[in-house]
Amino acid sequence: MSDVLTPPEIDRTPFEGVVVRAHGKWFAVQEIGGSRQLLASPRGTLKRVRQATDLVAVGDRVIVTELEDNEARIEEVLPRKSVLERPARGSQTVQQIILANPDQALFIFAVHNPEPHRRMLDRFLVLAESQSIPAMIGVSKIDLDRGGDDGIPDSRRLFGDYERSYRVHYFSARTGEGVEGLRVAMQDRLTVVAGPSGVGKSSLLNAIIPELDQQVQQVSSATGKGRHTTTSAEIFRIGPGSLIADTPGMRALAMHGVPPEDLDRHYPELRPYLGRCFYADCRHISEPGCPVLEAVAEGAIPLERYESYVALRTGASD
Ligand SMILES: Nc1nc2c(ncn2[C@@H]2O[C@H](COP(=O)(O)OP(=O)(O)OP(=O)(O)O)[C@@H](O)[C@H]2O)c(=O)[nH]1
Ligand SMILES: [Mg+2]
Ligand SMILES: [Zn+2]
Repeated sequence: MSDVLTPPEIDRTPFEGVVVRAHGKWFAVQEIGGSRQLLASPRGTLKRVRQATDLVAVGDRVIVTELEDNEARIEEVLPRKSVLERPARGSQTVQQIILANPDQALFIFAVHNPEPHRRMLDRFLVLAESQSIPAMIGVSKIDLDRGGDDGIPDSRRLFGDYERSYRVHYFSARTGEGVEGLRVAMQDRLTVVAGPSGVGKSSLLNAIIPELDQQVQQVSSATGKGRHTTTSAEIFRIGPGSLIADTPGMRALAMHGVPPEDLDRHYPELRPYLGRCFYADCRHISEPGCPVLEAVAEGAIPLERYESYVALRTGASD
């Protein structure tokens, strides 16, 4: 007889989920292979164990137990296989995790408005390479590309060099051109979308997930701001097993932990020439008997990319 008063039975079997959003000390956890999305907080002992690093980050795989009222407890954070991080505000040493466990990264720069900063892209790529996160490049706002007098589109002039080593997707969230190709490239993976502010990362997500458009609109009218600017990483589902993480616009990713002598390996264009230099510790800057320098002279390595390597290697990067 008490049926009416008894809440539906909660399945208290711990299950695996992915942290899709952070709200202060609370984390939205999406069930893997299921439909539950619960607000979870870490159990007390977990807090003590992991004090040294970010306790829980968006993208973390976690084991949770469901409690009352759509809440849950995070029992365990599974080991991170990769992280994308940046220096925390006002600190050179403390890193802030942007996203845990990305399967791949999509670095977006606009062809115009804002004008692209290729050295920044190069730093993003080095970071992804150093963490073995496969990287793709998205060139956005190609509807603004009027091309030069020579008829070559600005997007190709600016980013053509990267096509040798990376998948470069040229697209416009406004016209929809190139968006389908990106959607396909993001299937069955967790893709972290990163890049400077205003390049159209959220607009791309809206173009891929039309239902999202409304969500973003609601957020922006609720805060009274004209434009929604992303303030923390958030994961969206674009299909079974296909997840995209939108991230706030950023100027820098953490370059700590990338020793200068490893930089050459993180430029795919240089890799075929490594290991055959006259000096074992060759920096490929002015040393004799250096196949990298020969390749640069022959035009086999794009000059811009080589100069970017030298700037990072010598600490002269802006
Ligand atoms: N012309 C043109 N404008 C675009 C396109 N995509 C986005 N925009 C505009 O660019 C501005 C920034 O877009 P957002 O999607 O908010 O950029 P974001 O990269 O998410 O910016 P943050 O959240 O601040 O990092 C908005 O005014 C968009 O309308 C595009 O394909 N073409
Ligand atoms: Mg955004
Ligand atoms: Zn060399």
